[in-house]
Amino acid sequence: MKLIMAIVNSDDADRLVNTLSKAGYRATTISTTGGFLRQGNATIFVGTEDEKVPNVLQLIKDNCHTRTQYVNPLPPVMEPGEMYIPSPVEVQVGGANVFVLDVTEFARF
Ligand code: 2BA
Ligand code: 2BA
Repeated sequence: MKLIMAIVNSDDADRLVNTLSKAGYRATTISTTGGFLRQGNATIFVGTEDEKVPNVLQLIKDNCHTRTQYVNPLPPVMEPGEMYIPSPVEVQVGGANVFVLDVTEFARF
């Protein structure tokens, strides 16, 4: 068994979970925050059999889209009289960052 942990854009999370559920997969969503942009994203956990992992990955791929975002870098240390004009930096976020972990045991009581 594997645990698939997918960090996705919050706007894609609902559609992905609905698709997974319709396809018979069980999933759990938690609200998370990216360490770099400090913006909300969603982390979806799917526990499933090894042979179903490629199908889950395909569903994630089909439902999550890459987005371009702009961030302002931290201003440099300034000398008196100097002026800093921020120039935003482009970053490509997602579609999905996925980790597949081995599960040693699954129990449901
Ligand atoms: P954030 O940490 O908010 O990162 C958003 C985007 O900013 C990243 O997109 C990447 O393009 C850029 N970025 C992040 N850290 C950077 C850094 N140290 N230097 C330069 N650029 C950086 P993605 O790579 O698609 O990641 C989207 C979100 O997925 C991340 O949000 C984070 O929450 C999660 N993530 C990605 N890789 C991860 C990893 N190895 N471990 C844990 N979480 C990860
Ligand atoms: P349980 O199977 O006891 O699951 C309770 C909660 O545990 C689930 O909430 C989900 O958040 C998490 N969970 C369970 N198995 C998981 C797995 N393999 N991977 C990740 N998270 C898992 P809900 O999704 O709201 O489901 C509530 C109940 O509805 C479930 O109880 C199950 O009886 C049923 N269910 C959920 N998904 C189903 C599906 N695709 N088909 C049929 N029944 C489903």
